[in-house]
Amino acid sequence: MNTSFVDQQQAQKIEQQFKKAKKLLLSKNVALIAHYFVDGSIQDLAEDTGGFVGDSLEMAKFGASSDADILIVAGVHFMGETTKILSPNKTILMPTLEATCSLVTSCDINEFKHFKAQYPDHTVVVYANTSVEVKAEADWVATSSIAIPLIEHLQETNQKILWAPDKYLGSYLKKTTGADMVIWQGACIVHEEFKAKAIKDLKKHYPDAAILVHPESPAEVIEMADFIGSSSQMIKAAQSLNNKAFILASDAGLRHKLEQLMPEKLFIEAAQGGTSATCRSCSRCPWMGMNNLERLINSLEHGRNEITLNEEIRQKAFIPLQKMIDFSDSLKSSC
Ligand code: CIZ
Repeated sequence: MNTSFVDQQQAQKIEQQFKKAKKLLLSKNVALIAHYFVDGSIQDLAEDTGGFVGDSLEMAKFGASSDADILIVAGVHFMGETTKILSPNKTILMPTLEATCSLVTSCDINEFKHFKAQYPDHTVVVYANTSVEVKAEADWVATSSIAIPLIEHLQETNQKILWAPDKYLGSYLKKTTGADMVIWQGACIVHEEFKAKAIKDLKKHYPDAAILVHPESPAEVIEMADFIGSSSQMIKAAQSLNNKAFILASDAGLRHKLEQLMPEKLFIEAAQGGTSATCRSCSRCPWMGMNNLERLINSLEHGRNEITLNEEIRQKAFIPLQKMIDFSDSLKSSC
């Protein structure tokens, strides 16, 4: 069998699954909410059926404002949880419930409570990439797109901050804002692997490329960046910068939207392994990769993989999450 025949078969299969999933979404009035890091076919399906593609903050906001009674969230588990926290009366499905996140697993609730107890005078800010139980212990939730203005806002009243779980984002926030912060030591297995030396070597081949870096990356990679930001902020930066080429230090799933919006520009995956070494995650979150059309169809057909939460914990987690959304809305209205 030659490769092009296999590719053709695969393309046909995806096309059939796409049509089937589209029919199911429309006939059952289900809104598909997808993250930028999932497979491009799922992102296209969301946009083709009146759903949404975005970062976790935008996904949560869309879910809360959607008229659909059933939402299916293509991303990692905490994104489904966040949607349920904000929309408790909606049915929230996911293509799989197994898609976790290394930041979530690095922040066990009991260890987190113990950590928090050591800093009773600190304001607790947790990244969106946490479990509902950890969010329930927080004063604020933050995503990468809003973390800097939020920390600056807390600094205005001289608050000491406990940040969890991403150590690289935490250090970046501390350095950028000068805030008094204690930081949990978790990391994202994709962003942690970007290597400054290997990116420097790559840059020699593409001297005019701008380097876009997600702040979950190590400090020496952040230092090389022409732009630092969340997925949606990197898209906007690539649109506004004049460069024709970009080195992307983030999940490669983002290339789908970048290339769709800017077909004339070149997006190169930043190096992870370095010379003579192999990469581990290879710029792809393995859990985001668990989202596929087959699993999505299965969930839609049988109502499988529903997110359910303990109501008392959900209500506690709602408070810091809603505070973040209100804060984000206040920033927009003051612009
Ligand atoms: O906040 C998100 O959606 C994550 C996890 C990454 C990003 O920058 O969009």
